Amino acid sequence: MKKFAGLAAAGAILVALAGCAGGGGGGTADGPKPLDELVVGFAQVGAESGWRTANTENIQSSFKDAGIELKFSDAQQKQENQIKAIRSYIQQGVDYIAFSPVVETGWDAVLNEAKAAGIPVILTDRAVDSKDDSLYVTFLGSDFIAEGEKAGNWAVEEFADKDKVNIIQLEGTTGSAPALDRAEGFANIIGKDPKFQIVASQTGDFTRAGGKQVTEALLKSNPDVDLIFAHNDDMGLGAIEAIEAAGLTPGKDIEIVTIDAVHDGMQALADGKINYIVECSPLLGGQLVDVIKTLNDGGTVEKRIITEEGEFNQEQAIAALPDRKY
Ligand code: GZL
Repeated sequence: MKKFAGLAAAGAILVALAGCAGGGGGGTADGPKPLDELVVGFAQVGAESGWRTANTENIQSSFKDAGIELKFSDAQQKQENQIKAIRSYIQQGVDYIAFSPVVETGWDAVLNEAKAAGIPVILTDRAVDSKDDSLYVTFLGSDFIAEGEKAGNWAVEEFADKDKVNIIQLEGTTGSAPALDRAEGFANIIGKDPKFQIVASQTGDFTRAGGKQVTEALLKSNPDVDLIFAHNDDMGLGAIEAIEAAGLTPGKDIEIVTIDAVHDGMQALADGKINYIVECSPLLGGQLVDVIKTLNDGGTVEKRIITEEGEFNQEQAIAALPDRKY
């Protein structure tokens, strides 16, 4: 999350927000709007992975429980659809807009339209690379660089006795914050030792089918692979299918480390087909509702709200599975 380094170093930046009268921002000069009169527009990335499904379910249930109306759109992983949805929310005069930007770039124009309409915007899950951080109130989600570094640190430990480690990297959606930052974090760690070589790196677009297709192709051109680093569980699960189709044993002939910790990934870890998973929590709905309630009350929120996350080996996955919410 390099773009937040300055902000993180400066600690939490409190953004004082006077409620905007009328068409946006909920609270007005004479106090907060009743929650059952608030309307929030959410522009979701799509339904590309188990993580995204869990994220959508959690956001929708959190707003239902809070009694706040949520308008929801699924962009099928297309930026133009998210921009259309945000413009539609502006036209409808919602009180707040929240979204998970499918990629980092290309948002300033539509976010300036929301700003001009007096509608506060909250970024969830993924970040934008805009230089103008007045275009959004806060970013709430994970530190993807840290996630990549955790995966790298595990690889260093796991392969301590090997003098050469060939790696295939399955990248997330091209240009997305998680793909860029997870790759950066992983490289920060393995780049310190030349025995680690990323022999091939290609996007599987965070989908299971993409992970399988790319792994099949890359295994053909790189027969001697020790580790697959997949930017999410779903691509790791696709890689398992490709490894097995090649007559090899996932988790043994080729080890796999992934990020997310969704149910199917944790089950594969428990079964020994994935070797390690770094958690990325999709449960952002409660925090998003809290941010909106605070803003509606005319309160202040930090510019960056990090979610707490763990990491799992096989034993920890077996223990955690019965209580996992997603
Ligand atoms: C990460 C999120 C990523 C997940 C993928 O916060 O944006 O997108 O890691 C999902 O599973 O598709």
